[in-house]
Amino acid sequence: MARLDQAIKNVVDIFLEYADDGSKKNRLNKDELVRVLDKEIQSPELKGAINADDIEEAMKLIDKNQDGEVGFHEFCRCVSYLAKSYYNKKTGRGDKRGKNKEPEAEPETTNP
Ligand SMILES: [Ca+2]
Ligand SMILES: [Ca+2]
Repeated sequence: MARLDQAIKNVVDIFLEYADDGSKKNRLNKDELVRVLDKEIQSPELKGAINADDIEEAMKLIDKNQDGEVGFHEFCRCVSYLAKSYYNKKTGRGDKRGKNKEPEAEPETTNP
C-alpha cells in the first residue's frame, strides 16, 4: 500500500477501533481518547503537542462542539492539528525561540 493510502486508512481504522466501546460506537469518550493518545502516539514531538496526561486540556482542544465526546470530524481535526504541529517543528515554523526567520509563505488564517 502506498504511504498516503496507509496513513488515511490508519486514521479511519484507529478511530473506529478505539471508538467501538463505551456507550456510543462512533464516538470517542474521554477514556477512549486517552487510550488512543497513549497507545497510538509514541514519538516525543507528537506527544508534546497533545498531552494525554492532561486529558481535560486535550478535550478542550479537540471537542469543538463540547458534547464531551470526540466524533470522527473532531478526530480528523486532532490528527490534522498534530500533523501541522509536526510540520512546524520539522520546518522550524512556529518556533517561538527565535529560529523562525522565514516569512510565512502562505497565509494560514484570514483574521483581520
Ligand atoms: Ca465509544
Ligand atoms: Ca464533540
